[in-house]
Amino acid sequence: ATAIHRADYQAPSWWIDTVDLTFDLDPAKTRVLNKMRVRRNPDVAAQPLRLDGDELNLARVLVNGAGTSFKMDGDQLVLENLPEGGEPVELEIFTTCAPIKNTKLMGLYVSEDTFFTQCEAEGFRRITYFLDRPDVMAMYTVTLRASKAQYPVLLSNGNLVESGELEDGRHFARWVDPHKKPSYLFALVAGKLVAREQQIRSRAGNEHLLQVFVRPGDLEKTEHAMHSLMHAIAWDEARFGLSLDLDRFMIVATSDFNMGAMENKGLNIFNTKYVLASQATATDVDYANIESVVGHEYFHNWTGNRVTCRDWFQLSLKEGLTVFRDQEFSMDMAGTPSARAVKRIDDVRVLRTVQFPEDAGPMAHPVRPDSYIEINNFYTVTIYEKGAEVVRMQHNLVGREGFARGMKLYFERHDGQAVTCDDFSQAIADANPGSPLAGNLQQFRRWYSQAGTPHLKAAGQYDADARTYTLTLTQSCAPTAGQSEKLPFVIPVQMGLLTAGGREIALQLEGEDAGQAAHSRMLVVTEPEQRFVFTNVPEAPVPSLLRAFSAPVVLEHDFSDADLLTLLANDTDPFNQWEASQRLGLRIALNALNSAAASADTSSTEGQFGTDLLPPAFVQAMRSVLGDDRLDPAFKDLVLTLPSESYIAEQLAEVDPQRVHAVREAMQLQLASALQPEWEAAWEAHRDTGAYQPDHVSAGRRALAGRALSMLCLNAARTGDTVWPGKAYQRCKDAGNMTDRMAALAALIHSASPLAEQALKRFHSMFQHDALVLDKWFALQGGACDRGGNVLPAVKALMKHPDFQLKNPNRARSLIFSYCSNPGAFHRADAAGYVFWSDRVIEIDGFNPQVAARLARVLDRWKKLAEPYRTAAREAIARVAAKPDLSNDVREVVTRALA
Ligand code: DPP
Ligand code: ZN
Repeated sequence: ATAIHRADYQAPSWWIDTVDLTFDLDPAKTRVLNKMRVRRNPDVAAQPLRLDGDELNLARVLVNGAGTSFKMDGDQLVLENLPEGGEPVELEIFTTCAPIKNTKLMGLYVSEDTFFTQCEAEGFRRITYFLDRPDVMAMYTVTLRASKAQYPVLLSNGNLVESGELEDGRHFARWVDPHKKPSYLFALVAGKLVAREQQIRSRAGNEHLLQVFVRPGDLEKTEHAMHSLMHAIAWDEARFGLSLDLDRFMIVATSDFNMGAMENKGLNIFNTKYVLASQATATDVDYANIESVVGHEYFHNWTGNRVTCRDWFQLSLKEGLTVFRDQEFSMDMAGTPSARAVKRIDDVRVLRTVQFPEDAGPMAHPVRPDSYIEINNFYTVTIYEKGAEVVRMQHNLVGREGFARGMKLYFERHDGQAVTCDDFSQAIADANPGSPLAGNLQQFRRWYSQAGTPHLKAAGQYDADARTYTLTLTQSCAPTAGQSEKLPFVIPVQMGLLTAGGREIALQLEGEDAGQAAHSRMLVVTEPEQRFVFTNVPEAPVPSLLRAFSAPVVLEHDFSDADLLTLLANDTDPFNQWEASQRLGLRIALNALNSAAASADTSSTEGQFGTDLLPPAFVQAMRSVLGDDRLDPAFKDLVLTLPSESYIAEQLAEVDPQRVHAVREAMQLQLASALQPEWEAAWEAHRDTGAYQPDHVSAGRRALAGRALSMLCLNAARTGDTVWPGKAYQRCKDAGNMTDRMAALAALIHSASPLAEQALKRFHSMFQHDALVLDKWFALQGGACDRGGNVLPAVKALMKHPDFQLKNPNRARSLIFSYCSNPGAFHRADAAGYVFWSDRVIEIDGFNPQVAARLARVLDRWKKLAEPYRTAAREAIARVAAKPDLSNDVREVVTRALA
């Protein structure tokens, strides 16, 4: 396999104007007749037509109705003797494929007797020969033919124009998509499905039919998805003036899907996980995810479909922007400032615990990569989440109104086109002349071209006589593969200053009028080092920097504990209040890990860190937060969540995962015991949230109640108390919703309660017919807290459970990925976790490379591991790499890991 480079981009030498596809659907042998009208691109030197294909059986090729010579070059079908001149050419290509054998779930496949497609990024070539690249946009007509009894519902993109009976119990449906589109947005579905339907009228006064298709029996679980879709449609009209451009918009759910969902034009295909919800089977997090994924795919209709990517290096053009849009949608739906902050904190947690490590590891790549071997490996947190942060910075630099203007210009310029990340930032800047984005556009674009997470060092100096405060901000970015030197970024730093007592100070930069002084403002850092001098500062201030996480950087500042306690208690920016709690927690963990005393005992990690890691001031601060009635429960829950093991690990030069696990567990246990009365009070105050509603406020109450119960069970395990585990067990039995039930079950498992086993059994028998709940059941066990190495044998036993299916991606992820991302259980001194990992990567790669490559990334950070983990991890990766017939997907990941 060879790398593909962005710099090699060339416009296609042929265009495809129209595609007329006829499918005779049969699981073992589906026939595909593809009639295309193609023409030479007059702007490019004449070249043969090279059509992409993959695992197709070619039966016939006709050119303008007559047979023709052709040759195969690898997987490509090459037509060298097409007529010269500008006239369109009619091509007819007849192929067959075997959907039932398609275990990769790319192209046309069968799931539970239903046909589905997944074409992004390069699945369409597994359906027919085509110019399978996003800058070739065509008009599609699709005719589906199949047995009426087995496949009563036949769907494709656009509008249904004709349907009827055929001979032998077969029927047909013909769909026409009125919009031209790239092949990756093609979709078809055929099977026994039922739909929830909703007629809506847009702001513009147009009628639309919305449909959510699921298997019979799942219909009552589609209400939330439908409501989310209606909200998303209304939101995009209100916030960006973008309306639905089709008479009909369909969502179809499947339980076999490699990713979360797919934005095919007018026919979104979703993983059931992001469609189906009932209070009995879905948690509050599931409800929130459904809202955001339904929103995300819907928003792609404009950001992705109407304006698409020129090539796959531009993937973040649509993904970063659409994640930004779905984040804003969820925030607007959540409502209150505190609810918005909670969403922001959740998003930043993902960025810091998953994307920052990616940016520092072997798969580090810019938001707009320069090369790849397998594009499927680049559907990453960098493209998505960091890409969204890069859009958010542009939003911050031009303001909310300015950003809306920029979006408008982007669509005016590029509707119907396949464009680049540069085109996007150009439109935002051009709509906002005079903004710091427009003034620094070339430099800003380094966010797209340079990989790695910048560090921003802040140093403050107060001059009491002059009443000035000088803030010096210094930026740097570590080298990443292929990029040894980094040039300075444009970093928007939203900030404020507080007095030691927590009051806000008016912000007046040297040379400014006192009259304009605000309490929060944005500094724009463009230089390697930049100084900002604030005047009329009454006392040595505590800086609140990077409010709302205004840029995706690591902020370094030597805050004192007192500073952090001030920020936690008083900052008007809830993000930085939370951030202060995390810095305090992180500092405690790192001090313990770095202290020589703790490293003396390497034989056992249990109890290694004692029971007094948390200083009284920290415990007191947590007590105040937990007891503060003015605070939103969801926010309290986040403050009371200690930094994750992977986040702690990222701060260390060398990681002993068992010690990181032990220190966090010790901190957790102390928080449980020291705040026992407060946890009891929190439980009592929030355990009953009344009739189930998945709204932000009641979800926050449930989250806090669940955490309280977990802490109470943890402490009970220490004291030998049986009351709290008993209550948790009762809750597992009686809970009125899945959030409460899961939280109680997790509390028993995490505290290693003797009641856990019985509770798991009960849970299984209650939900054995619900695949998504069984996924949770497996995930809880794969993610269980390790006690003496017991999790791995349990996982191996679960792989033999009759409900376990490795070929179903959701199920594989639920058990195997949960285990491999459970640091305390996975990183074993005997290397058995890594051996298990390599076996599974190889096994899954045999049928689904995309899923295998995801699993392969679990050991990305192996070079940071301490011995004996490091050597064992390298051996495990080398073992995978030694396999001769690996997919390109896994090969690329392990090769980069070992480089
Ligand atoms: N389905 C994926 C997403 O929506 C890829 N487009 O992000
Ligand atoms: Zn997307």
